[in-house]
Amino acid sequence: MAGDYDLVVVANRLPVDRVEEPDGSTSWRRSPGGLVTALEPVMQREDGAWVGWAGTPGDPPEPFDAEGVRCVPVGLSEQEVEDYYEGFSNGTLWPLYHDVIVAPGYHRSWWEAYVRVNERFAEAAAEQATEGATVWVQDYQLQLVPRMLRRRRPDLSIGFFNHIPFPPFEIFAQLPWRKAVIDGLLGADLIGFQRAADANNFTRACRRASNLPARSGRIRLDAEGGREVRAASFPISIDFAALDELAEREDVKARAAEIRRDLGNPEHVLLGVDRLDYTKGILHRLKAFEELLDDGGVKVEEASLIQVATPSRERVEQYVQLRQDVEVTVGRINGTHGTIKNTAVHYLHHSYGREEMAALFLAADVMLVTALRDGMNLVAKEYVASRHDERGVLVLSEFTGAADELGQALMINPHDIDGLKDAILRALRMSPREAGRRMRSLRRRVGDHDVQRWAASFLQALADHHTTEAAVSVA
Ligand code: GDG
Repeated sequence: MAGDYDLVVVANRLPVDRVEEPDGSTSWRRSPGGLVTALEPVMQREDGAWVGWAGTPGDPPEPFDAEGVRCVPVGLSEQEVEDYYEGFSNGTLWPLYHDVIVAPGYHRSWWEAYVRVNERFAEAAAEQATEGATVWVQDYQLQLVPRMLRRRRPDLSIGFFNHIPFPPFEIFAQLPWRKAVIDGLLGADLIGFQRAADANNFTRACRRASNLPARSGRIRLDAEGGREVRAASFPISIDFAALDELAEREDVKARAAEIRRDLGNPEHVLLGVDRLDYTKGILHRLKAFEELLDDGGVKVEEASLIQVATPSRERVEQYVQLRQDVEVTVGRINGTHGTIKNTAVHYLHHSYGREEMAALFLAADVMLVTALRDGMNLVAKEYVASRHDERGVLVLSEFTGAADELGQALMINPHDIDGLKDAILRALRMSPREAGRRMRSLRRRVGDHDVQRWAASFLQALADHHTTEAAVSVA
């Protein structure tokens, strides 16, 4: 049975959050985030529907319209939130795909829930898509959906985008269900990754785990009449124009100045902004800063580090541990180096509105992105987009997808603490001329490759591939 929508996005979460109004009624507000921004114009133009979880366990609300998009909620029970979301998605796949920074858990009950929930998403998407529609599935929580969807609806054009890294086969091979995951993804026509290296890792996994002929990002499926799946990189980005404009607003600039004043107008302000996640290298960053204070490279009267650590996955064990480790470390640094007047590390376990984030970016002389592994890292791009004044220095980990594009950042290996300290000192001492030259180049790159371009190029590549495949199958 076909539905009414020409473009269906399938993602773990809907693009809106439920808000309780003072009168007890509920309404929906657009959630912050690049994906929503990127897809909103296409969704409105193409008559789009968005299939996703509404964020609270229990029976799903009825489908509704919000922000010009048809929202189709998928329900998850309490147990499924534990097993599919916190378990298999965030306790198995997340660490496995991020270089096993912590040990992944392999539990059959988690896997069974993952399969069941993926079926539910596929079912819902199949019901919404019109004959020959395009369905775009997002991220690691839904890797089985492309195959499940193709079985139900071979008429569809199916795309998949993986927001996180795809690991080398030697790591991926740990997954007891590796063949099923590959087969799930191969239900798509086009599989997008952040970096070329991720697409290569995937193609290699197809060869090694499933013995499929695969090269140059094309995987041939002889069992399906020689159908070809394409795997390629489509580096995601941000809404550059919107952030650029926000950071130029007088109230945002005034707030940035106020932040510096409240810190006591130190010579240098350093900033980290991350979800509180072990992939982000927050402890490595703190260690480098602590050592700089210890050995006098940086003085607490001259420099402050603001670390925003947005609460995340608070019921997953390793996140509870990480929070403790970060808080102990910050306490030690401030206890040792702080004075009545000066605080070394301002640790903020909160989330903030867009305006405040833009003001923080504007207030920071040095932005520290020290992830141990990161699909892209949008924060690095957001910092650049906020710096219309062409000031500020970005220190960026080689292990982010963003490093492939942002060559004018100061590149670091977060495991090399001495190297990280050197880069921080270099950033603090950089001449305005050099910083300006680097920032201009970074801004050109992000400005030219924004999230709108990302979405358009993925959808164009999907349409092209589908057309070519159709021609092959007719011939
Ligand atoms: C995954 C991949 C990939 C954070 N705290 C607040 C806030 N944020 C915003 C940031 C940024 C976003 O959240 C985080 O995006 P990142 O890319 O940095 O990291 P992940 O959350 O791990 O995202 C990543 C991304 O997907 C997209 O494909 O780049 O590699 O891991 O936009 O600014 N925003 C507001 N308040 C906060 O407190 N308003």
